[in-house]
Amino acid sequence: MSKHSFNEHLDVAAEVADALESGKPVVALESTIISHGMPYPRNVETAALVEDTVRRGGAVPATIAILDGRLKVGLSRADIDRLGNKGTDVIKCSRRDLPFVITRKQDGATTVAATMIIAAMAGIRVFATGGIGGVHRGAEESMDVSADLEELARSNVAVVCAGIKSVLDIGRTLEYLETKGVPVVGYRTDTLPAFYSRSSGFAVDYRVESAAEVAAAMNIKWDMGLNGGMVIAVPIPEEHALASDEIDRVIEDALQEMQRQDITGKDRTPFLLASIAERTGGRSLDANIQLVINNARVAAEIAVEITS
Ligand code: PSU
Ligand code: MN
Repeated sequence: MSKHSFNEHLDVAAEVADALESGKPVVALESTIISHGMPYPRNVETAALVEDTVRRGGAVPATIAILDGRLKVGLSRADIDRLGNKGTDVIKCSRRDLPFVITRKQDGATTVAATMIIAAMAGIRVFATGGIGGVHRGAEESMDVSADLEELARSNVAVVCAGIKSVLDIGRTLEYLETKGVPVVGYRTDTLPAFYSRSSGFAVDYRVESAAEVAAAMNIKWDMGLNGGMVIAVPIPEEHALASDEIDRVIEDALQEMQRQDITGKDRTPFLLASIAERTGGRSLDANIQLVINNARVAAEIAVEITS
């Protein structure tokens, strides 16, 4: 295989390896959003739409997951269907889980954190997803802080997302990222988007107007040896956004239900996403799908700029 398969556990799909070797743009995509973030079959349909969007943007999509204990960079449609169909029976993998899922030859869906690790191993610098994990509300007590934040401090990958959902403590998430030296960039916005809605009210660190500007800052950061990622926050397109007062009420109810059912650890984010989808009659799922597609479009633009 290619020089990008330097890690013995890594399998880079031929199309992705060719693109990386010839300096063509590649966009990494995560798989927890497929297995745990959306119901079957819309998860699989969405994964395909997202890949198509990256291609239309002139980049090669590389959906990342673990299959039979192999770190896969670039999945086939059959692979994606397998993950989507198994859903939450697939192990949700963050940094801590990788060694065990590999040694046990299991299937694993990669979170933002694990996807960043594997993307960086393969030499991919741009990654599109829906939302990142963060500091959960009540973290003063629970200490529930997503490993995504620590990974953003560590791995050299820009993560294009739709901001931070208000299921999380947005203010504390931003404080954490500041401490860790992770820039939070607003793509044509002054305020951090709130996932289903276009603004959280919190200011971003830097507003950028173009993919070229993001790519230039990424190059400077990494050329200087400032390790770690960047959050590129893109507001959901206006026509797909949900009203923030409505969604905030739904989120409050979902959080209370989570408390009542005593859902903890890595089950929290999937529980909240499913509960919000149910409470909005599926409208949050429609919004989620549209924002991921939009992020994939922007990520492709950035990937094109950073390779040109
Ligand atoms: N946010 C979403 N959809 C998702 C996730 C986050 O809107 O599917 C997933 C991502 O894979 C993210 C993970 O990395 O949830 C965060 O989980 P935790 O909070 O347990 O770290
Ligand atoms: Mn957590």
